[in-house]
Amino acid sequence: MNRLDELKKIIDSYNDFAVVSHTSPDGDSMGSILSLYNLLLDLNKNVDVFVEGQAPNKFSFLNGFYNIKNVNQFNNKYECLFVLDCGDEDRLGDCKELIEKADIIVNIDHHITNTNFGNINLVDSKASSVGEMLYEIYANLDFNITRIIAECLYTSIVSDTGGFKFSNTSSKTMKIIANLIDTGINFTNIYYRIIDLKTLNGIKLMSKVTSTLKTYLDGKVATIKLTKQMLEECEATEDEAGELVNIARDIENVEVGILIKEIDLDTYKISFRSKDYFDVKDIALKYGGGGHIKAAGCTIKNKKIDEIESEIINEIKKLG
Ligand SMILES: [Mn+2]
Repeated sequence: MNRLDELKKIIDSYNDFAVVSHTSPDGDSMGSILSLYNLLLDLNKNVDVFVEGQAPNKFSFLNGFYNIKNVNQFNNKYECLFVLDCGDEDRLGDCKELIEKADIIVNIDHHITNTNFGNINLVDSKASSVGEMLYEIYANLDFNITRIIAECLYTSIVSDTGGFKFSNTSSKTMKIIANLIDTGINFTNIYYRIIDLKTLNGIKLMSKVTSTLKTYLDGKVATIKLTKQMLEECEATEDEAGELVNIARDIENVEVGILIKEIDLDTYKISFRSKDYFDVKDIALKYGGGGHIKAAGCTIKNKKIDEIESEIINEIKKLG
């Protein structure tokens, strides 16, 4: 029996399900767990959906959001636990306890590092998102993808593809999106909520961070800074301001954008982004960090923020 048939058998024969994703859930997590929650309800199953801590309010428009349960609401036993968009058990945080409570674990994920911790593992590192994988699973198993379920899956895919602009977006992704749109979802509204909408405090934070902008090396390198004091003054989380480092990178003629973020006293996390040719991984590696050619990061301790900035600029100069 292939894994899809096994999955079909589990869904047909079992009645009590739990669905969960990683801590600090993102749009793919939220869309995935709520799509499956709604699907299992449509199939007249008992299903509990869990998020550790507070589910992000940004996703409150999704059906089922207000039925999400917390870690103190576990049943003693579930026949089947679905773990979605989660590379390993530890990323479940306090929801890890659910693993012990379930007879069967189904692990559906697209992280290349997935540890295959389930009894059934559907892992596809080429999929843009778990939402994309779930669409194919539902379609293959002939489940009815209602408008409500389509809203959840669209949210997943838009989130993990950065609004269809990351390189994980494939023609298959877009064919799935076309099918989701055909269910009658208000896709412009969802896209706007996920990609463009910001909180007032997020915009205030963005404004403070932008005001620290400096350029170096004939405008090829731009730095911005985020301090703990800015976060406190704006009462905002970093997420609320969007991908801050992109503010520096996206300036015309800038090749390397850098965000220097205060983590603790004399401890800073540095994010590097390059546009076309500069390998930022090299500089991150110099400081014990890592990453990719166009996106990398590291942590620097026991130095002042200005010292770090001039040191990094010098390193970039050396690397050419
Ligand atoms: Mn994901």
